[in-house]
Amino acid sequence: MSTRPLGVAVIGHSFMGKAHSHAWRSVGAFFPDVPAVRQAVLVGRDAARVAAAATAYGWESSATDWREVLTRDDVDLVDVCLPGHLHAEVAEAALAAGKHVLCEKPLANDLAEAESMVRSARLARSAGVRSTVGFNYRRVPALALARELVASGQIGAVREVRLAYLQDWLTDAAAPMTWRLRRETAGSGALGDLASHAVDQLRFLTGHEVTSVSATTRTFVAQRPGPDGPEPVTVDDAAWATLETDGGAVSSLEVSRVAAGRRNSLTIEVYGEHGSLGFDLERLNELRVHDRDTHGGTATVLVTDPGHPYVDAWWPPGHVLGWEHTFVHQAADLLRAIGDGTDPTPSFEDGLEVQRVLSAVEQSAADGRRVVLSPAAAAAV
Ligand code: SOE
Repeated sequence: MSTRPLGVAVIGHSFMGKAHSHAWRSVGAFFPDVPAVRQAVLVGRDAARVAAAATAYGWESSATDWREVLTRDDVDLVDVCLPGHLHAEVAEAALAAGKHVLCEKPLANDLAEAESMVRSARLARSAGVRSTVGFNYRRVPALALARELVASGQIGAVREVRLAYLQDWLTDAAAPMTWRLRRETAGSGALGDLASHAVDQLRFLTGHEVTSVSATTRTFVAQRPGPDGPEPVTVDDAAWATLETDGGAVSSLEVSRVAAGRRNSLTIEVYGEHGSLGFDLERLNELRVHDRDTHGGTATVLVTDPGHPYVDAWWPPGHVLGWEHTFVHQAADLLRAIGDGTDPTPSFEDGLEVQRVLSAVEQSAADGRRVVLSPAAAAAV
C-alpha cells in the first residue's frame, strides 16, 4: 500500500467547509497514529471567494469544478460540505471515481436519494472505498463516554430518552431566506438540520432502532424576505415527536430554530433501570451521571481524564475541548478506518436509518397519526 499522504478535497467552503478545513488542518498534528493527509483542494462556485478561503484555511489549491477534481489522481478522499440537494450527486460520483467519502448530515433530502447513496456506498465498499456521514456529535468525548456507559450496563436497560435541539436564528420574522428554508435545497427545516443529529444520538447512545413515530411539525413564519421580495418558507421551523424503539424505550424529540434565547442548545437525557445520564452542549466537556456509585446524587464528570474518549490526543486533564474538536475526531476516525481497511461509522446505512425516521416524522405530522416503521428496511435496499 502506498504511504504517500492521502489527498483531501473539500467541496463547499461555507460554515461546514470551514469547520472541516480546520479539522483536516489539525488532524495529523494531534492524531499522528492515523494516515497522513494533504489539504489538496478546496472547491467552490465562485473562483475569487474559494481561492481566498483556500488560502485562509491552508489548502494547496482551489477549484470551481468538482467533477474535474474527481478525476485527479492526487485526490483520494472527498468531503461533501454542500446543501442537502447536492449530496447524492457529488457523493455518488466520488464513490464511483474510487474516492473515499465523508458526507455532511443529513445524508440526503429524501428517502429515495438516501437509498441510492447506500447502494453506491455498498458497491464502493466491495472495492475497499470507504464512506461515512458527518454526525459529528458522536465525537463529543462526553457523548462517546455516555455510549460506553450505556453499553456496559452502568445505568441498566434504557427506558426513556429526552432529546432537544433548539436554536433561535429564525425567531425574527425578518430573518432572510436561505437555502436552509427552501424544501428543494434543504429537504426539510429543523427536522433535517437538527433532528437528524438528535435521532442519530438516540441510535448511537442506545443501540436501539426507532419503531414508531407520532409527530407534529410547524412553520410559524410563512414567508421571509428574499433577494426579490417576500418568499414562501417551504420547510418546518420546529418539529416535536414521540418515538418508540425496538429496545422498549420511549423518547421525546423537540427541535426548533425559533426557540428564542436558545442559540445552539442540544440537551440529551437518558434514563435507565438504575441510573441516568445527562448532556448539555453548552457544557460539552461534562456528563451528568447518576448511578449506583453516586451515593443517591448526581455526579458531574469532567470528561477530560486519561482514557476518556479522544482526550488523550489533546491536553492535560481539565483543559477543556470545544465544538470544533468534534470535526477533528471525525476526520481521525475516518482516516484510522481507511488505514486499517475497515468500514467507518456512522455508515451511509446509519444515515439512511435516520432518514427513515425523519420521513416518518413528516408523514405522521401530515396524516395526524402514528407511523410504524418496518424493521431492518436498510437491509432490503
Ligand atoms: C445550522 O443550523 C447548524 O450548523 C447545523 O447544520 C449543524 O449540523 C449543527 O451542528 C449546528 O447548527
